[in-house]
Amino acid sequence: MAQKHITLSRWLIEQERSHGHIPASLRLLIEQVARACKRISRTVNRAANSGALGTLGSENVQGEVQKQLDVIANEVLLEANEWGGHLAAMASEELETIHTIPHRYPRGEYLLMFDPLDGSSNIEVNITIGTIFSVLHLPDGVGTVRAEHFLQPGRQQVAAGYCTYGPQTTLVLTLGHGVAMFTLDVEDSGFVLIKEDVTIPREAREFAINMSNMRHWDAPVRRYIDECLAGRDGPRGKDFNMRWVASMVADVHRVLERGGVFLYPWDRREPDRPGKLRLLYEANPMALLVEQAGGQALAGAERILDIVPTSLHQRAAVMLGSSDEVERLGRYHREANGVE
Ligand code: AHM
Ligand code: MG
Repeated sequence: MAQKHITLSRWLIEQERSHGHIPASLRLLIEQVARACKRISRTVNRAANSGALGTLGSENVQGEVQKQLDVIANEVLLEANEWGGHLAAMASEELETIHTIPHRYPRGEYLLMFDPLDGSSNIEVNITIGTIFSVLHLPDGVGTVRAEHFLQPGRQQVAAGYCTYGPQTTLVLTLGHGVAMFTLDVEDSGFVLIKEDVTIPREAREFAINMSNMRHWDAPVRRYIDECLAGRDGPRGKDFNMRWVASMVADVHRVLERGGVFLYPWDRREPDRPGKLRLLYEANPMALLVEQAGGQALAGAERILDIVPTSLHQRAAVMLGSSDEVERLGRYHREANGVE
């Protein structure tokens, strides 16, 4: 637990100056993302009063109905991050193609990806939603930035995080050296460190999955959940609790705070799709955070961070959280594949 009042800016400067964890350009980029999150937080907070709730009648590239706040959050992130000189391009859940930095601004060495407002189905019902982001290096020697330059495995992320807009606005961040949490102090409108070296307990007795899809699941997921549901009398010998917020940011935040597993697996509804969640700006940043907090993140038998992406908006199966539980899920998948 943090003892002193340490702002995000001060913490980032210490990461740069004393620990050598990041260059100044990455620090400034993260500050810019945080500033955008602050603006989104205010907009979300005022949405019922300002008439910003509801849909727009448009669809994004994934064929999902866009909410007004999805579009506003996307614009805030684009606008806040294009002039700083730290980025070469951005990619978003709400944009079909990449957004390159306009020529009037200097071009930087990083690529930023985001889901501007995760958990859109919860916007109107006043339940926690959030922004998820991921930062990659632009590969050396690139002239014109193209979508293919974003197609790097998640283990190459140089920073990742999310910001929840819920009872508190909390920014959770990794620069590849552990996970830190900052909560927005609305009195002085700055992010303040609340926790460093976040650690997910190895063992857990809480799972998060949309149970209404149970009939569509594959055998290993069914086996795992059946065993949890059997409780104390079943093979696990203990009772499990269940939670499902339907905002990945909120469900993953709970996992980081007190352990457990979060699953959005492949299922038979759309067999050609690896899962529902997007690899580059949902699964990868969350997987890096979870691994940095001592947990694990798999897409079936495979580590999420090792997946080599083939397209900007590709999907992935997601199983992440407490190490012992995710390990077990991985084993069930390998056994079903005849590997063990
Ligand atoms: P979104 O990015 O369009 O909001 O969709 C992603 C969300 C996740 O936050 C959440 O875990 C999942 O979709 C919930 O899906 P479902 O409604 O199928 O349970
Ligand atoms: Mg999302």
